[in-house]
Amino acid sequence: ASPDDWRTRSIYQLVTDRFATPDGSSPTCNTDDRRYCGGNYKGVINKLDYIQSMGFDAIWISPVVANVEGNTAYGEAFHGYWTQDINKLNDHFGSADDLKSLSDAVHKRNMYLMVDVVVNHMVATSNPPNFGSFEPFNQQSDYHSFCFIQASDYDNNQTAVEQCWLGDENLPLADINTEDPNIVSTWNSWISGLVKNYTFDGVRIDTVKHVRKDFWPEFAKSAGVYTVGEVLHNDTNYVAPYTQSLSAALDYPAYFALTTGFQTTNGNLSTLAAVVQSGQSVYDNGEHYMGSFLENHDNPRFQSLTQDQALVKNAMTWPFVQDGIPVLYYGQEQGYTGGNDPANREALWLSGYGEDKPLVQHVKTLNAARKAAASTNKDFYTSSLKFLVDSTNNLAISKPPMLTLLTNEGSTSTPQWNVPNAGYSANQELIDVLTCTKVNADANGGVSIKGSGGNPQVLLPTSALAKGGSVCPDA
Ligand code: ABC
Ligand code: CA
Repeated sequence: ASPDDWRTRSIYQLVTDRFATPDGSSPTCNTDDRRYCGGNYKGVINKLDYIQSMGFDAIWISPVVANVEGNTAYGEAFHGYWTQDINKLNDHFGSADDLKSLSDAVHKRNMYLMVDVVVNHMVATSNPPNFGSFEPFNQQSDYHSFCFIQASDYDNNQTAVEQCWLGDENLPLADINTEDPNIVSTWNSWISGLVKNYTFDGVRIDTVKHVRKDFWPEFAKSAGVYTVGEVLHNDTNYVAPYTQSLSAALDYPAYFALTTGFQTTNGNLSTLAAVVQSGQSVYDNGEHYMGSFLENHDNPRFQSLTQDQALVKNAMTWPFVQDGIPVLYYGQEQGYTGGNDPANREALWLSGYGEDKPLVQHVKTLNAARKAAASTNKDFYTSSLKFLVDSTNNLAISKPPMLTLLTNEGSTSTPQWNVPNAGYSANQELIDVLTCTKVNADANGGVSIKGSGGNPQVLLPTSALAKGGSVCPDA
């Protein structure tokens, strides 16, 4: 599937080992143990209803290749990022046939499947590594000479970021020599084969900033589908060049501003607006292919930073009302609260997959609202949002026909948004899809709204909603 195909999608990111067991059992899974807990592809197949009924139409799974076996200084490779053999699958997650069955099952539902891949490194359990244990890069010369990336390198030594090693003495990540033409061609044919073999629709690429930029265009072309890169950095100008080499990047700059903007009532939302506007001007193809997220497997969950449910709802709303592709990290909808890795990788079965939870409903409504907006404006996905209000505590985000009102004033507040030129017609009837409350635009098409409980509002014209549809069916 192409970037244009993906632009209309909504992605559910899951950790394959932690999402669902094949028989529906609920084994204990202590995140501190960093062990495999028993989730796999069959488990995902059995729980596709759960994902799809929230309105997601794409799934991002963990890396699929064979990883180091057994215990290491940081536990087992249940997350899938510790490659040993790129030509074998990680059989903890199932067989090749199981993975193909997952791909088939996803496609039968008109959903997309995204695979996660690592080309920057292999994992070593000693330093120097036992290079012979890697496949196919089994010579020392297949790797950059040893040095660890230092914290200070990140801001002023891009060569070290690309050619020194991630990890530490306990578990070095041997840095592959991605300058070597043989290695480059091995990677290009590998990704092409992997995507074809399992009919993946998209690829999430790990550690993108740790490989020279001009490695990526050929790799992306060989993949032949949408590619979204992990460039872990808070600066849009640093991330921007990678949006030329790949289809897009995960929107880390907005992530940082989003998190700090909403994690307390002292956050500053105009910083988020500024970062987003900067992205609109510097990202290639605009910002419409970026992956927008509030949580992922590398960062503390939002509810480990605040438990104010109004702040949580506001922050969770953002990825669904902005220009890029929403990505929701599994468990967020169940209100999970895990902190730093490994605590943020809780087993989802421990939640019981309850669909009556408030945040499950919230996500469902947001996915449906996005679809409803697109069904009445064919340019919805390609239009660029505008901030009509952008202050420390309030945002009004216009992406016609949707107007989203966010606040970080918290659950005890009564927020107020004054949006004189919201772009609606005179007195047009609108509805906040989060509460199904109606309100009329004023004579100039503006809105002036007093909220409650610090909650966000997502306004659409009532006429955009299908009668009996999934959003406010009685409207
Ligand atoms: C393991 C343990 C951890 C332990 C760690 C030392 O070792 O689990 O508890 O703390 C995989 C596993 C991890 C595992 C690692 C290392 O391997 O999932 O559990 O950690 O063995 C990707 C993946 C990630 C994966 C890998 C490795 C890479 O998403 O899941 O981890 O395949 C860097 C990389 C980034 C990588 C991330 C984990 O590390 O760039 O690709 N993620 C700064 C640097 C970033 C750096 C980040 C974290 O610190 O600039 O490059 O990310 O170390 C902003 C700045 C940023 C700054 C942040 C913190 O602040 O703009 O630059 O990031 O304001
Ligand atoms: Ca590298």
